[in-house]
Amino acid sequence: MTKPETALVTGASAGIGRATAIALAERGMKLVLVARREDRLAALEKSLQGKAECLTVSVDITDPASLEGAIRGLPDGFADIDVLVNNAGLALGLGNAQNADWNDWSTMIETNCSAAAHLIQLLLPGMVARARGHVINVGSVAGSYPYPGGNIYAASKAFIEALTLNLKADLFGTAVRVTNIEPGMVGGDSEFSLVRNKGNAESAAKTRQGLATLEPEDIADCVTWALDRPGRVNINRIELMPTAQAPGRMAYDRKS
Ligand code: 8X3
Repeated sequence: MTKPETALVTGASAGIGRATAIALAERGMKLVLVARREDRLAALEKSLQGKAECLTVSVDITDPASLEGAIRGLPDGFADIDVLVNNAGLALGLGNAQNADWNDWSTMIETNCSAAAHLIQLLLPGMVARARGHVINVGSVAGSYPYPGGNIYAASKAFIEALTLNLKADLFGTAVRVTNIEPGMVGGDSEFSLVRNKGNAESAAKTRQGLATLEPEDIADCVTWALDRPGRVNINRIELMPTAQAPGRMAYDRKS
């Protein structure tokens, strides 16, 4: 599949999702824009008028019945999804596992793992039947490099990486491609740091202070690059981080 037609992007209202939607619109694709915040989706749809046919779907993807209803209810012209960009995800908190809040952990598991897997389960059969499709998951460098406070967030991204590579194995013999994009710290209009810091704008700003982070558009570039490879090429994983970021050193708790 070299020229897919219809893409569904989750978490489309801001950051990586929004930048990806804009990049795909510029590429002439039809878009199903999924997020919870209806007003943000409407604003994005308006900004894409004349560039792309859009359908906005405001749904809580962590509610399995609502998600299934939304996907099964997609109207003609938008129902056959060629490209799934599984972008919606979040980190909550930066504390150690021994101090974690279960609600934070379960929200991350439901959003980053369950909802992403559910979307794949709902959309993959159609892609295989039509012999065209590309699942693009948004993972994280956190899925490969542990760091203090990463705990469930990092594990959820390791799940996404493992899921992507296992899909690759299952999709052998079909035309459907699958890619995991694994960014490091992203700035721009990404709300990642604000959400991770539980809405504390000061802490969120400190996390990024003085850092030339990745921009959401850098990840959107990876999405379009993976899509634009010839059909014979499957990009399994793309890992990228700011030049100003690196994985941590080993820690040693010396007692003497
Ligand atoms: C988040 C990447 O490096 O900010 O997905 O933890 S990092």
